[in-house]
Amino acid sequence: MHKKFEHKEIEKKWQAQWAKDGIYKTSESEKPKTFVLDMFPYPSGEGLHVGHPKGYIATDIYSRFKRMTGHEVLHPMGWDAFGLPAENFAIKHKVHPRVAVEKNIANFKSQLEKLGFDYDWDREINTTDPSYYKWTQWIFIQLFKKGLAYESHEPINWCPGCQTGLANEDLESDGTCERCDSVVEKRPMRQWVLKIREYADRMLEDLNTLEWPEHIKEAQRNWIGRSEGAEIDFKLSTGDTVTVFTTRPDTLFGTTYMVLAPEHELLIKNKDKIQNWDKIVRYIELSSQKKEMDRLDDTKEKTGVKLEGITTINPASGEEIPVFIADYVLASYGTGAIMAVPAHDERDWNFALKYKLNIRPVVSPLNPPPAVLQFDAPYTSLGWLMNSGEFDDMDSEEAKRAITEKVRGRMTATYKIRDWVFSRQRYWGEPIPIVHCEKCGPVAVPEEQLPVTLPEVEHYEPTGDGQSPLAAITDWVNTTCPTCGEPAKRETNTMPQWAGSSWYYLRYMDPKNSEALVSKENEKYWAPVDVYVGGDHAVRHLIYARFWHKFLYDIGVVSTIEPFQRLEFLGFILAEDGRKMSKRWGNVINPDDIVDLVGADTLRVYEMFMGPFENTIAWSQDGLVGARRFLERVNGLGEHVVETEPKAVTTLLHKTIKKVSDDIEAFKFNTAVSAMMIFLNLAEKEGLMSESYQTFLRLLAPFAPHLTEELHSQAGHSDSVHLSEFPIAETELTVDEAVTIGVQINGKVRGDITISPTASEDEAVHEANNGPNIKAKLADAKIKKIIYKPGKILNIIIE
Ligand code: ANZ
Ligand code: ZN
Repeated sequence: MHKKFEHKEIEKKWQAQWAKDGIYKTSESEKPKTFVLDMFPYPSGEGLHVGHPKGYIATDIYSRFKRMTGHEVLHPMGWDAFGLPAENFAIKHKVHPRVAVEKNIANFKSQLEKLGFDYDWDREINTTDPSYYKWTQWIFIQLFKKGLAYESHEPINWCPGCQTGLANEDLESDGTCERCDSVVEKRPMRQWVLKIREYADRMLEDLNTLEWPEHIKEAQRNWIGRSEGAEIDFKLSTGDTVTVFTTRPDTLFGTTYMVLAPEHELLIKNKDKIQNWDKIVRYIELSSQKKEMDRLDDTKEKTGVKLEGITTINPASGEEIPVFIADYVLASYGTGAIMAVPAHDERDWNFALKYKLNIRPVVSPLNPPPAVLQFDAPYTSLGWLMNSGEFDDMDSEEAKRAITEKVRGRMTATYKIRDWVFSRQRYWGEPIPIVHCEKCGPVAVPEEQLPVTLPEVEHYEPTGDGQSPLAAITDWVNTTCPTCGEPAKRETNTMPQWAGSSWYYLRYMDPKNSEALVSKENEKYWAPVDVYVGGDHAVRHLIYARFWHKFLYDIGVVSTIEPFQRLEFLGFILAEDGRKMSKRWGNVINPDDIVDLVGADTLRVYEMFMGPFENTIAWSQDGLVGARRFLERVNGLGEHVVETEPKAVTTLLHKTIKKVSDDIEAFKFNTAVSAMMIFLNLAEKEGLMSESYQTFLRLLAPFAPHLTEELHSQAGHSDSVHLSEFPIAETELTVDEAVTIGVQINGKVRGDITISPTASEDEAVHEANNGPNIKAKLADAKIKKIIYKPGKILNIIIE
């Protein structure tokens, strides 16, 4: 029966009551724990749109379910408020970023509260709060002390639009800035860099311990990009040694030339010996203006220049070979130099054809290799060696080791992931807690002086000359060296926006601790995050946080090797027109309006019922109406309460309990809702007992917390439904009373029987004998074997 309800009244009333009673307060207790985490939002000026809450609703349901099943639940919320967007907003609207951020947070928070979430707001964190970023700075200092944070002058990505250096992770796949679409340049400038590469192997290996979607694990693997290979030393005619990195040391005998990256340091060193130095310089200049993406683009023609006056020796064959520079070799990968094997590498092949270089096949697809091999394209797979002296006929895998050993090379691995460029020339970020002293070099600010707070400035705009606005505040910049007491200068770069989010989940465990980032006891109790929910960030945030976590593990701050045990990836909600919700298209739906119109419970049920959680699905006003109708029928369900209910209702209720419990655990919220809808249909038709009615309310409580609380209270309870116990399915009721299973004779289906799923083998065979078809077949047969899977299949093997 439909029964309208006043969602505004009900929701307001219960939200106030829950806050007053503090029913969502979390403590470290004797109970088993569950840590459920949302990717915390960046509080933008636009506020939430209906896509944001989808993940929050899911974690809210999950955490309520866990609380009702006897767990101590940590389900916190906070703000990732440093970074370029907040700063750009501040510049545009001429307000201090802090003021803008405070306003935006207040708005976000009120929007979230309207949805009835069970956050323990006592544990709220804000990455821009000095008592928070004190610990971000503390972690940086530990990294610095362990030699994992260092200053570098290597050319880095410079965004002329944002006027700051960027990490590789901040670029779009076409090499432009993800924020402003500017073409990013390479600029040599002093930067702080974190040695994330030292953790690459552990980050790869430990992926195997995680319950994450496979596509995210794969994205992490690709970003880290480990390649197995060898480093091999070549002697130049100048006497210098050049080390190359190759994944195919088995092809060494086929190396007919060498290529150095245009940035290679040996070029300048040997400029007097290079006879065509002018030409080389022009080429170096030209390639410095190219985007890395274009240099790597295999569809673009490869260019290069031969170094006149310098040659090298193939260490395997002893042959003298030419040396080139070419910009298809990157300075930042491997060793910045390659041994070129045109017979077996696509790029080298094209290059060799263009510059008329020797092509010598050394790996054959045939075993044994023929005396002569004719081919019109490079053969890039493994095979059997030829033209390789003592290694002829050996297979590639074996030859990799053997040849590397013979020329005294080293088997190693190299990685695509670059060390993390960690400084930004912008205002709104954590100051890097370093003091530069002429005598002592860079010195860490003593821990007891943390936090180094962000000073007030007059202009937030970047200076444009590669300096942060902080550089202009001389009385902040000038300080004394913590080591020698002489005049010194503060570091004026700030941290990237990813710093604060790289460890925030730890702070929720102990948000007010002023002695430590997190106490040992609290960390032991809560770690790791049991379920982490969010979309986006398949690479960056998850790579950075895993890196910091492993470092914190190494220095004894955390006790688990990984931060996020399970990850649930959330599919986005598109606008009704199928496009991304955006101000630009004018199709943004504000959750406040929906809550106003149909209530938070309806929004919650609708967003969970839309479809599989991980799918991207378009908003539908009809679907929303359907969810509202469902809740109105729940509101009227009390009218269907009867003295005794049919057995079918009891049975379905328990099946529904089992289904909903399993589905919540598996993040299959849509099928959980649909199971409850099916139960509702039957209960309305057949009637249900008061006890079943109340059980149903508890089942629905995590999804529709306000309405169920209201009905639970109307049913005479004085305690909150959210602190009650989640219904437990009686197992004997959840199994079907009778199932139909196939009967096979010698593996061929000959009929079926309808029996209890727990029936014994004898019962099943007896039942099968009742069917005339099967009875005839079995009449004179000798039964050899019976394969019986209760509830599934009966297979009788006869002679
Ligand atoms: C000789 C060779 C022979 C190669 C062959 C491949 C096939 P991945 O798999 O991506 O790691 N290489 C090494 N350093 C490079 C750099 N800085 N810039 C551009 N290319 C570079 O690729 C490794 C291979 O890419 C290396 O193995 C090297 O070419 C090239 F039949 O060495 B190879
Ligand atoms: Zn000093």
